[in-house]
Amino acid sequence: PTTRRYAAVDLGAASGRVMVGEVGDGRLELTEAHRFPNEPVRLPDGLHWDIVRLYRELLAGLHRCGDGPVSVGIDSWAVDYGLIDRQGALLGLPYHYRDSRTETVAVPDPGRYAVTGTQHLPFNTVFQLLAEPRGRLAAAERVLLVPDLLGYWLTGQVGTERTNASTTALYDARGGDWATGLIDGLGLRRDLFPALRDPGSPIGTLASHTGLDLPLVAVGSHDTASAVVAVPALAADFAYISAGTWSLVGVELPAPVLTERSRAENFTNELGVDNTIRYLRNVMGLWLLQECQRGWREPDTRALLAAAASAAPFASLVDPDDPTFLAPGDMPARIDAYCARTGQPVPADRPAYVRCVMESLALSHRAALRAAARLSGRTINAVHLIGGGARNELLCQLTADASGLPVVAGPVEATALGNVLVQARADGGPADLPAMRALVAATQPLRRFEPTGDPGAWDSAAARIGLATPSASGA
Ligand code: LRH
Repeated sequence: PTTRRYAAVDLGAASGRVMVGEVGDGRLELTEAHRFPNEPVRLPDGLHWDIVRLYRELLAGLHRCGDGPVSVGIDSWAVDYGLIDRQGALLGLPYHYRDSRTETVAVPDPGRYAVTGTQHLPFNTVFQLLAEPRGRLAAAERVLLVPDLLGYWLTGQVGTERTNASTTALYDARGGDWATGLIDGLGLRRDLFPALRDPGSPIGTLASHTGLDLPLVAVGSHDTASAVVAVPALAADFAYISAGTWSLVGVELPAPVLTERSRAENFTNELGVDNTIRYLRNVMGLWLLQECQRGWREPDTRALLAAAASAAPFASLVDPDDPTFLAPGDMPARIDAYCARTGQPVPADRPAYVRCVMESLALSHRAALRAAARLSGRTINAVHLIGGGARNELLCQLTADASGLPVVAGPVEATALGNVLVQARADGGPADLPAMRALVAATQPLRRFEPTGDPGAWDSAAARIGLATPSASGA
């Protein structure tokens, strides 16, 4: 056959999946082998990932891929890790980045930005490590980020994939290696941090106990790095919104922006595949809706969005990035509190809450898009909204309306596609990012949303929640 198959394990904060991608002859096709919820677990010492379950689901999924994948690649959400000791044993379950233990240690250090280019998020790996009990760090041989931990269990090989390393706030954005000066300065041991590996490099063969005879290949193991590989853009004048639990909003650049203004606006420089820079800001994303749905025990997203589409516009708005929305909890009550605090009516019913969340996200998307253009000097002519959020027509349309830019929605499974494409390239497939993106554009269903409505209404809505920003042209 002239097409080849690759298995992609993609773990998001809300769900995981194992996909099979078929590549060749101008084709790029994904089939789902396995999908499962990712449910964190609260234990006496905090909020954790059920990493053993994820490993078991990953294995079950790989066994459902049939014969034939050439290789497998793993990506997941960023920043979180497991510690392993000298025997290779896991020292406690990995913490969830929404655990509150970093609240007291996450002190911004303006000097760090000029080296790492990493935005301040209270859960950056660096703060999580500083929150570790000293005894556990002393017992630890290595820090393994989640995809690297799973890869270690599968192959016995230890390493850190580079794109995900760049989310730790311990990676030197210009030097392209661990920021040893910072690591020393914080009193962390350099040898906790494994050697870096590049997307596309071989990791090892799955151990025989897995019952699978497959090579594991490094991909952009930070899910957002893989997602942005699969942006179906043919030119450079695009912005992306990788919309899932988070919305990652920004542009792709050849070099990091490490200026004081960039730091003050909390933009990050994450490493992408082929040493591209994802210059972006984290927007709280569909987490707000997911957490409302969890409280309501209402899994039917489609019905909620349909009702929200005809709810009154601009009734109540929140800044989605307000820190009160970060931790798991009663999201509708927090939205009420925000509205009360800012003199707005509290949403009257579920459609009103969902409308509030969607409009607020659209406003935060708009602010981040404008800031990305302004801080990077990039002109943005189109916004690619990729990931699960691309299914959400209301979010796509409101983002187009708020930003005044056309939104191209899709692919929904951008992350799995990017994971597959990097494996395919390592196997002689599409040569570079432009070739990968052209293949995505030619093969995946996309929808275009043109801006509609009254731009002035969005300007005043933005001003209401303190998100008024000058437009990209500086107007
Ligand atoms: C998205 C994501 C994002 C990180 C967050 C922790 O899944 O990887 O890029 O900031 O999770």
